[in-house]
Amino acid sequence: MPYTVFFLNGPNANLYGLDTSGTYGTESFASIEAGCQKHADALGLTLAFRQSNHEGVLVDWIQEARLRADAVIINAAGLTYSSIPILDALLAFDGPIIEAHMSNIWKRESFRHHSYVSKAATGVIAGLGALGYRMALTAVAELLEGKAKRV
Ligand code: DHK
Repeated sequence: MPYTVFFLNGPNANLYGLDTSGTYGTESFASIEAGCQKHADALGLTLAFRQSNHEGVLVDWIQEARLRADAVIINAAGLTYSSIPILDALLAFDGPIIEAHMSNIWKRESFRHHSYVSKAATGVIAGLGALGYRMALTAVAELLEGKAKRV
């Protein structure tokens, strides 16, 4: 039976490739999703790739993951640094959780240096853009197969 992975994206992720700052590269969110879907297919993972600008919707999806998903990959975007509800929902999830960020949050403003999501995450990938998203899928595939141990 293939493993199911929820890949949840937070506020403004839908604007990747469209904002002029260049922080998140030039690839569109739809193209990033397509690359993740292709990689998930190659790994034999069933992928649910979702995006919302709303905290409560993300909490609902994490709660849904408790029933339907084997692993969660999450880029909570700006909610990373403020959302205790998202942290609490993640703490109730039993399985690998990868926190992913397109940008290297440690090179950026200090308000991006404290992540609530990290308190629940198995591992964190940041600064590698869409490559990091595909790496997160590889990580959960290996964690679910027991090839890599959680530390
Ligand atoms: C995305 C955002 O939207 C920001 O609010 C975060 C994260 C960083 C990213 O790098 O993917 O600070």
